[in-house]
Amino acid sequence: MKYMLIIGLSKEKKLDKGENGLGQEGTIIKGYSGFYYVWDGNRTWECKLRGKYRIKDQSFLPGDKVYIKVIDEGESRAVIESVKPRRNELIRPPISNVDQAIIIMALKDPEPDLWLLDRLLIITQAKLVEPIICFNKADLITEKDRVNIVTKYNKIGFPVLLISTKKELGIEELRKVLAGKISVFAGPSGVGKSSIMNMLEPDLNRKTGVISLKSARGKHTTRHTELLPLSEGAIVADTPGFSQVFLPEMKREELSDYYQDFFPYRPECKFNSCLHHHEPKCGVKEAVKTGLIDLERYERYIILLGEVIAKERRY
Ligand SMILES: Nc1nc2c(ncn2[C@@H]2O[C@H](COP(=O)(O)OP(=O)(O)O)[C@@H](O)[C@H]2O)c(=O)[nH]1
Ligand SMILES: [Mg+2]
Ligand SMILES: [Zn+2]
Repeated sequence: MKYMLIIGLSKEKKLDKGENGLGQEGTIIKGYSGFYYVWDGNRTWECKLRGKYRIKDQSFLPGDKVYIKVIDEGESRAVIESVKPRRNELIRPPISNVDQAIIIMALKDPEPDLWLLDRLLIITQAKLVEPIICFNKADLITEKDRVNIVTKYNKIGFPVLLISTKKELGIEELRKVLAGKISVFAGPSGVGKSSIMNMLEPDLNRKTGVISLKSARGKHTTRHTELLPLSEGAIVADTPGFSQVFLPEMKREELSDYYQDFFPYRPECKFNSCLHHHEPKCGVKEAVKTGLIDLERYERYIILLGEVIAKERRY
C-alpha cells in the first residue's frame, strides 16, 4: 500500500491586491513590542496600527486577517488599515482563524492514544477547527497494520494521513493539506511533531524574514506565539495546540454531533434526543452490533458521555 491520503483539497486562497480600496490583504504572524508582522503571501511587513486601532492594541492576535497600506516598500514597513472578523480564537496558543488541527499520533513508540484522539476530534470541532488525523512513524508497523488503521479511521469520516519522517514518506501529501490554510499541530509528546515541522521547512527562519528574537536580544525573555509561513500559502503555529483535553461544556444530546461515523444511523433512532446508550430502538447501537460502527470507538463514546453528564450536573 502507498502512503496515501484521502482528503478533499481546498483551493489556494487568492490574495486581495487592493482593487477594493481596502489595501493589501495579509495575516498577522506575530506581534512584538508594538509592531505586528504581517505576511502577505510573499513577504513580511513590519506594521504599526493606524491611530484608531491603537487603543485596542491588545485585541490583535496572530492569525488575524488584516488589510495593510504600504508606507515604505524598501524597508518593508506598512500600517494596518482594518481587520476582518475572526472565525475562531484559540486560547493556548493564542491564535485566531485557525482552519485545521493536524492531530499527530505515532503508530508505535508511543502507541496511538485513541482516547486522546477521540477527545481531540471533539475539542477541535467545537472550536470550528477541522481535524486532520496524521499517523506518524509508519515505518514502525507492518503493511497490514497500516492498512487496518487507515481503513478504520477513514470510516470515521475524517481525513487520514500516513507519515514517516524517518523514511520521508507522506510529507508531500501533508504539504497539500497545509496549503493556503492556518494550521496548528496537536498531539502528545514523542509522536514526531518537531520532526515533522523540521521536515516541512528546514530553513524556516530564512523564509519568515523576521529577525529572530534570540539573535536580537541575546536570549528569549517572553514567549511569543508565532505563525510560520511555509510554501504554498501554508501558515503553521510554532507551538502545538490543544494541550487541554477537557471536553467543552455541552448538553448530553450534543456529544454525538461530533461523531460523524454515527450520522448515517441516527435517523433510525426512535427518539430524537437518543443518547445511543440505554434507549430502545437505537440505530447507532444497531450499527455497532452489525460492525458498521467501530465497537471500541462506541465504548469510548459511552465513557465520554458519562463525563459530559457529570459536568452538566455541576451547573
Ligand atoms: N521510527 C521513527 N521515529 C520517528 C519518526 N518521526 C520522529 N521519530 C522519532 O521520535 C522521537 C520524538 O520525535 P519529536 O519530533 O521530538 O516528537 P515531538 O515530541 O512530538 O515533537 C525522536 O526520537 C524522533 O527521532 C518516524 O517517522 N519514524
Ligand atoms: Mg517537540
Ligand atoms: Zn440512538
